[in-house]
Amino acid sequence: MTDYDVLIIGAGMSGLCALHHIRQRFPHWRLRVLEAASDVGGTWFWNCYPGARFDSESVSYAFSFDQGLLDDWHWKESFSPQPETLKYLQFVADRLDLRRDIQLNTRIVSARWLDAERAWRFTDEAGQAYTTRFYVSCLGFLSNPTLPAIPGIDSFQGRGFHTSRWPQDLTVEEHGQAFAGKRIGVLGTGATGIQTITALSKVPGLGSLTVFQRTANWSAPLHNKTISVEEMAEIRKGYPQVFQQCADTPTCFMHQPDPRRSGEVTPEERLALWERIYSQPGMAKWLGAFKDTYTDRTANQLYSDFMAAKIRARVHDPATAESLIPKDHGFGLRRLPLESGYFEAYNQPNVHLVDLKKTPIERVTETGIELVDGTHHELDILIYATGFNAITGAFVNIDWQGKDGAVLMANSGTPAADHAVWLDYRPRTYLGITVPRFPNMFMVLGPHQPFGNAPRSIEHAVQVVVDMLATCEQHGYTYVEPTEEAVEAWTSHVADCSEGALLNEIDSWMTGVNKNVAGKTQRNVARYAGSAIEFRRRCALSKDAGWDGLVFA
Ligand code: NA7
Repeated sequence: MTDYDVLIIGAGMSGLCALHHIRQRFPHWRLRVLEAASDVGGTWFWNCYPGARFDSESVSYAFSFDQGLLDDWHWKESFSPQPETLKYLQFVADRLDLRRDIQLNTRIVSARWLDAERAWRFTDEAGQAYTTRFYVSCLGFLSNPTLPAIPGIDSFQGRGFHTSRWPQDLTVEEHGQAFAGKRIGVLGTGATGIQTITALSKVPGLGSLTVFQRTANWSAPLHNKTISVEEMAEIRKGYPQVFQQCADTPTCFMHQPDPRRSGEVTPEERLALWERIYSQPGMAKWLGAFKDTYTDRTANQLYSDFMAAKIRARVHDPATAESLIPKDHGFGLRRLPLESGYFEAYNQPNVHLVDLKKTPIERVTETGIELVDGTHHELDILIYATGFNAITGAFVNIDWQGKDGAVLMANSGTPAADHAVWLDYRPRTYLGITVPRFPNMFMVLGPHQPFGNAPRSIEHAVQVVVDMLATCEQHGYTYVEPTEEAVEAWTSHVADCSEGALLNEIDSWMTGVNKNVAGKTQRNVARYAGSAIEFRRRCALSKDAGWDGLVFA
């Protein structure tokens, strides 16, 4: 007899949602969520760096399945900042009485499939074992932070840390004085770096802020605003429409592409649309552009030129502006970070940009960063906004062993390579939910799923998992695994979905590249780049066909 019927790892949005729905559907099952952190929240627990907030409209980020949650939560800003989002998830956990099945401060280090028992055994870092019939992975897809592979990184004697491990004694709100007169360096200009840099630039009394930029990133205004109690009451009435709107878009955001092609309209009409979406809140300027913007090189170039002009108009120093304009990828071909004064930060005399494309880093020293030309930047605090070992990378800190000695991941040329299901971080799944040779395991926001507006994708994936579990329950099955043919077909379908999109020609976490991680230097297809609508349709077809890609026993 196992300890649990279902074990979930991770108490972020996915884990909370999975726990609630599995509990609702199988009230007598024994459930447990194991979470490494000291509280629920996942991404919103860990990423407490200054300026952290999501770029989805807050209302579109809410869980849709419980009217009480919708009625009683007040989003204070149209794009909620991290402290509020964390409070929201704590509110969800309390309101749905989830905490009684959640065990915090528990970091899992190994997972073994026990074929004779048809069960999984997980072991935490303290050596405690947990057995379960079914396992639901809610590890997140941006949860494993990576530090830059730069010589000397351990020698820095000031305070150095990754943005997703921000020290409690350095919060800007409570400890702003800790930054007074300090020389701060930020490495990385992805969504996280852009938010952090903007927030730090506004800290009163800051000594200096030096940004070490390897790849310039496109970014455009968020247009955030506060939401009063009265406004929230009005907004609440529109929740059903918001969720419907999200269900109708390819990425589950509230924005549809303009149905016209860029070349079909006059230059004046083009400009009119671009100006309009530039001034709209949120992802409108990314997702509301002409429909060929991310598939047609000329269309993408035109829009990039428009965005470059915006940056030039906002940054006073022309040389700095040129460094901030990406030259190696077009607008929107990486996940677009949204900003609230990022470019203006560089107009401050105490904010400096170091263009690492022109002068790379030689090493980190005890007191700062040395560039290849011998320039040394003295720093008191060094912040690594260097991203994550994304998607498949979330799985690497657990030693997985599936059926017949299968390991989940290994790099080519290593002893485990012959046994790896995901060789060189290339996932193979069925519906992004199940993995061959890893029976009774289900993933929420795992590889080969659409990410987009995360809560919308989470709710759907959880529903699929619950439906698969229900099939097991109904027929008394104790074993479920995808067939090799179904995995092959799904994996090649996911690859086909990526064809034709310019985004897939660019290195980023979305295309599986992280140069700080061995084995992640080549692009691969790790996420479902087709539309969420198509993803849901295919899941529904499989369900209607009695889960024809799965073997039950
Ligand atoms: P990202 O988007 O992966 O950005 C990481 C940044 O760190 C990016 O600018 C990198 O430059 C830079 N980086 C990484 N390693 C180095 C080294 N060794 N030297 C210099 N610069 C480096 O991570 P984020 O946390 O910003 O965002 C992740 C997602 O979270 C985001 O897309 C949202 O969906 C939320 P590079 O571009 O590789 O040259």
